[in-house]
Amino acid sequence: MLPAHPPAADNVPRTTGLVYDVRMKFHASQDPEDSHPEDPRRIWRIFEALTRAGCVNRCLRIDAREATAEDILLFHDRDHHDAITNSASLSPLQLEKLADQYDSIYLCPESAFCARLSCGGLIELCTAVVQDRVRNGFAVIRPPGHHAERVGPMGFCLYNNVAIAVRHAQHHLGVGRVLVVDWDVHHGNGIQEAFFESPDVLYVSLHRYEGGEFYPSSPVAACDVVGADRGTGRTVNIAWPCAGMGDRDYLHAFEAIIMPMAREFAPELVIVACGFDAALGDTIGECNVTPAGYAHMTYLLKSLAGGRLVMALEGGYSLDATAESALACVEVLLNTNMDAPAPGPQPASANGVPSLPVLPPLTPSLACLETVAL
Ligand code: 6DK
Ligand code: ZN
Repeated sequence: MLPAHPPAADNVPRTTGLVYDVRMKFHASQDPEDSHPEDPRRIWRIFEALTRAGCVNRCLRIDAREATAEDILLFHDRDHHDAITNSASLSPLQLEKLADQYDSIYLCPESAFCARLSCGGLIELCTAVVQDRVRNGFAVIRPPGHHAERVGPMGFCLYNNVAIAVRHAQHHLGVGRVLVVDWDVHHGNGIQEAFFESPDVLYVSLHRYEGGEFYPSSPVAACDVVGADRGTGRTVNIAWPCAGMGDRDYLHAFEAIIMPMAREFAPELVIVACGFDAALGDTIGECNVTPAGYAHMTYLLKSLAGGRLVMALEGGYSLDATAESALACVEVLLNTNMDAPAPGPQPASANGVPSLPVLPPLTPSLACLETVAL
């Protein structure tokens, strides 16, 4: 168990940790006809924005390492691990055939290496935060992870970076309760699967659901799915009924649902599955969250777990919006933007759906979330 408020080591600058390894760009779609939205430039553009704003110099760089088989087997089964590992030596045609066995996956010879770096980079950042070498941190990693299931890759995700990092923190670093907030616009079915029966992981996802029509188009993303056995009540699906949600909707969910539950849960570590595809301008997510909205959510989460907050990139397909949103989050992590303003006026919600009504201040009944959102 970690102390709630660790004493700051005298001679160690407890700054923000940053994971970025340019080699993660080698995972790339081989289809010359079609540009894929999970584009290698995503991480480069984030790093460029952080550099220009002077953030990289103020962060402590944490080196990514390749996750080991032991790390990956903390969540995935052996067949999944081996299939990705062995993909490195396949021909282009064999790679295409393998990728086609899965839902929304592309593979190239370097994909397995990049997936190991992505996962190992997040493990290293979590370790640095838990060991108080840095106060908090941001992992600019790809491929993303939150859809990857125990038995196979899915939805642009090869290994489930966040699920593996949580297990690593609990099994090897003495961490007890972990809060995972997944604000990628898609439901993180893989993270939910990993901790569905775990009392020590509170998984909260905000995502477009639309009666199960929006990707990953599964009923497990519904708001009445709440975990099982000893994990009952530790899965919270804030399932939006339509596109067009913006800062007011997200911040209302934070104030009314997520922060009260999180305070009750008292996590020792907070990890954000940090997709920026709900950002204004993202044509896959079709929502309206602004950089100020992301900054504000980051600011709220910093108040938990003695500030031990780790953010792990997931999706986000507008190169501009993703870079600006990530920068806004890192500025809050670095404390430069402590006065993150309450988001101002924003475009009206789509489809004529009014913004959320005020909820009572106590933890609401989970089964009524979609009713509330409507
Ligand atoms: N495919 C993610 O953002 C991944 O959650 C989302 C995966 C969506 C798959 C379905 C889909 C397209 C769309 C446009 C062009 C090609 C393929 F895991 C994350 F990366 F975080 O929309
Ligand atoms: Zn997504």
